[in-house]
Amino acid sequence: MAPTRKAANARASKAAEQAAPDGVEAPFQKGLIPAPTPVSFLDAHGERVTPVTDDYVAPDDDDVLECYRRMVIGRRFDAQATALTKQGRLAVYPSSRGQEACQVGSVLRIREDDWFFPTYRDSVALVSRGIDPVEVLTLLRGDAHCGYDPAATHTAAQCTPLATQLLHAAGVAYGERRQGRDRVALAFIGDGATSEGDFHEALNFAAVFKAPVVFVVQNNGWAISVPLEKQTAAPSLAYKGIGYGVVCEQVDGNDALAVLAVVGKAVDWARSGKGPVLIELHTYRVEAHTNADDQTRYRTSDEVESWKQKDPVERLATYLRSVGRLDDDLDAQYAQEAEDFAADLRDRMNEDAQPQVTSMFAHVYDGPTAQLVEQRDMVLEEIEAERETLPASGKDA
Ligand SMILES: Cc1ncc(C[n+]2csc(CCOP(=O)(O)OP(=O)(O)O)c2C)c(N)n1
Ligand SMILES: [Mg+2]
Repeated sequence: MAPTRKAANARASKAAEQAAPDGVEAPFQKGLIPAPTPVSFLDAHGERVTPVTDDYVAPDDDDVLECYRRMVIGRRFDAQATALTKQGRLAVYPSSRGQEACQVGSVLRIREDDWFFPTYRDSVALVSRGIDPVEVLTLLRGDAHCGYDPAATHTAAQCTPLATQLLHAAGVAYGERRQGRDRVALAFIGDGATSEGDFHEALNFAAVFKAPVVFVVQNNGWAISVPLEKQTAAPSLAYKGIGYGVVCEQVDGNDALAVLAVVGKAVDWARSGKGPVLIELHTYRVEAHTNADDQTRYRTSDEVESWKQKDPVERLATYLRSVGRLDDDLDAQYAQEAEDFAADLRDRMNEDAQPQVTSMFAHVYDGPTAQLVEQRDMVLEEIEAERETLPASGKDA
């Protein structure tokens, strides 16, 4: 007879309980099954509510305030980056407006020496991690594969090929464990990218080898023009972990308290050697896919408006004011900090970049392949030939 859902869950709970190491609280004794509805500590208006499960503890208000400050800066950064595309200073920018709680809340829960694997949409997370915003935008300006040093910052280049970064994250996390270190990897992915084979391979590998990696799906409802209902028949993307034996959870991604609480637990779980976690953050992309996309062709403004009512920044401000941690003065101070951040970014992005053409052939592999050397030489020859056809003044430029 097929095992009942209850029996399967009980078995998973027992396994998780037995797996809990001495002195480490087992956050996922509930088993593999995610909560029936997204975990949240705040309602849509920022009022404190009791979460659907008592598996998680509300984060400390100091952490919440710091998260808010970074979300305010992140939102201003995002608006500035969008403006830079209009000024021709950026080739493309995928906005993450509305996803600040997901991005900031998650990266705040990892250490500097942990690893982070972002996608093209996660510039706000990178800025929150403390990476120079100009270096963050180098890729999107089209100047280099990556503007920061992934090895030094423990942060992979922003990944455009969907889901490939998850395999890297699982491998790096496993490598860290093999070398006896307690670093974890945090890997972001979108809802659409969960349909990629690499997503499944990464989950399976991480589960079998107990790689300390936390997979975070930012389910923003859309994969360019493809809505979630055309992407999956699963009741929640979080359920996709069950088949691999990966503990999973679904969370209100517009509630920073919930993101901090659940990602924090998941990171502790992974760090304590118990294996990977899959978290689905329910959120929404309120802007177009990128500045090159026309969202009016596939979704209604009513839908977008309804999500703006659940804005993560405003919700958090309401909560922080209600507990006496935020007032007009402090909010104005954060807004000014964000303004200064954007002004500095704007000034530096307005300086003409001096990209090194040959850098696009470097760092692809450990060493250059014969084909890469050939392609690099071809480009150098073309540049040289072009210089020769320029008028004398142009040659000096
Ligand atoms: C392997 C691969 N296939 C297709 C694409 C083209 N593409 C770029 S973004 C995107 C949609 C991804 O949607 P989702 O994973 O939900 O992330 P979001 O953009 O919503 O953050 C697609 C299909 C790609 N970059 N890589
Ligand atoms: Mg999406």
